[in-house]
Amino acid sequence: MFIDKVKIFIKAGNGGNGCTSFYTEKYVANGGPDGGDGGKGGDIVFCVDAHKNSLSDFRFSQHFRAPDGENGAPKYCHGRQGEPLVIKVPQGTVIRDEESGRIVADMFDETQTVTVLSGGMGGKGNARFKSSRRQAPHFSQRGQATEEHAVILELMTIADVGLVGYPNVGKSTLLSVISNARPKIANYHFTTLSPNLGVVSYYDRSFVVADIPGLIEGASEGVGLGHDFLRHIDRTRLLVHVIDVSGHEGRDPYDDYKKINSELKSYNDRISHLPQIIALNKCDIAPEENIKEFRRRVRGKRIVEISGITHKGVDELVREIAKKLDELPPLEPIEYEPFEFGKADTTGYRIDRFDDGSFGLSGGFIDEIARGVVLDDYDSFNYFQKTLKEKGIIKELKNRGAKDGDIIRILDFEFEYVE
Ligand SMILES: Nc1nc2c(ncn2[C@@H]2O[C@H](COP(=O)(O)OP(=O)(O)OP(=O)(O)O)[C@@H](O)[C@H]2O)c(=O)[nH]1
Ligand SMILES: [Mg+2]
Repeated sequence: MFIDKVKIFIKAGNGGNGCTSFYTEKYVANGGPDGGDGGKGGDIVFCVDAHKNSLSDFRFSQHFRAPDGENGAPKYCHGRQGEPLVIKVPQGTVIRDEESGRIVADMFDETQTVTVLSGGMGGKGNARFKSSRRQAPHFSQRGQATEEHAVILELMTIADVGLVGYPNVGKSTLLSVISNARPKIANYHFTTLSPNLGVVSYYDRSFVVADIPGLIEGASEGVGLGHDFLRHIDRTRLLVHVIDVSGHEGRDPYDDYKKINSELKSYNDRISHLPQIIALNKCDIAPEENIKEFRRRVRGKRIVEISGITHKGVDELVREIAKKLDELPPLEPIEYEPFEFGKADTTGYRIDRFDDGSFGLSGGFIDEIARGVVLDDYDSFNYFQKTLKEKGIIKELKNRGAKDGDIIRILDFEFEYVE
């Protein structure tokens, strides 16, 4: 089963906790604090795997959690870092944040590697909180906890040329003749059910051609296989519009041409404005009159007469494609302003006044320092208050009318304000 769009859940590892411990040895009284730091949590990293061409691997595994950092230990032992969790995706995968819909990364290059989520920072051990005035800190910092995020992976194949046309007009046959690809070919509609890619060599260079399932009138409303596969030619630079000029299925070739173009138009502007080369296929069985008639009605366009069976005109078509590609700008990744996940705010804070006259402190800065301290430990609490003072929060509380004895609430803890 071909899958080109999936939702997965990713979570970087939590930071390990810092350790509170004191050096102990026989005959040594009051050894100093020696609690080590917690290790950083593992990152979530995406990388391109050139051997993959669909997102089918994600059908049964949708949850990806990088390992947590290990906790710190006595004797200044720092916790081990969590290993990064590497998620392999096919080239051309676009990663979006589900919540905002914004693009996190376009895995465009063959060797691209992107860290999408960073592991939580490890907490500091109590050894780090020792100072001339605080010889025996009885507290250490907890590791930073990370959040899970939902991301949408969408494969947008990277190819120079897209083959478009009605079902059964010979798109896959053409791909098999000009490239190394060996797609399924058969005399019925919708033989091709997922995109085929082929590399075409032309003298000293090569280009990639994508063959997608056939389009029919109403594809934009979901008829046939609908528009689902057009995303795989969304990035191409050039389209080859394959038309069965023999008319042996009873349709008018010119009608086909118009209808497909109008479907492309209703998909998106970029595709409908891509340069097109028209390949009039099945010339081996086409009445001369059909070809003349088509040429008469479609003037001023690049038209090549070919046959996927006898190979007539195929070399000329490849030459035309190569020539046109030379004139066109190279393939580029999607233009986007990269979205970065919760660069956790660690500096902001906010003060609220409650009905009962108490004050509430909240925000990233408060979370960050509260993470470090056991608020009901005296020593630790002093450290906390000192930090509030340094940041100017105590002064701000005073400006807001806090008086001695007022209650200040932080998370699930409260204390009295003292000037
Ligand atoms: N006579 C003749 N038959 C052709 C030519 N090209 C393809 N065919 C036949 O047309 C049928 C359809 O060919 P495919 O290449 O599978 O067509 P397609 O456009 O990929 O079809 P879908 O994948 O169903 O959209 C097959 O039976 C081919 O052998 C040609 O130039 N001349
Ligand atoms: Mg096909």
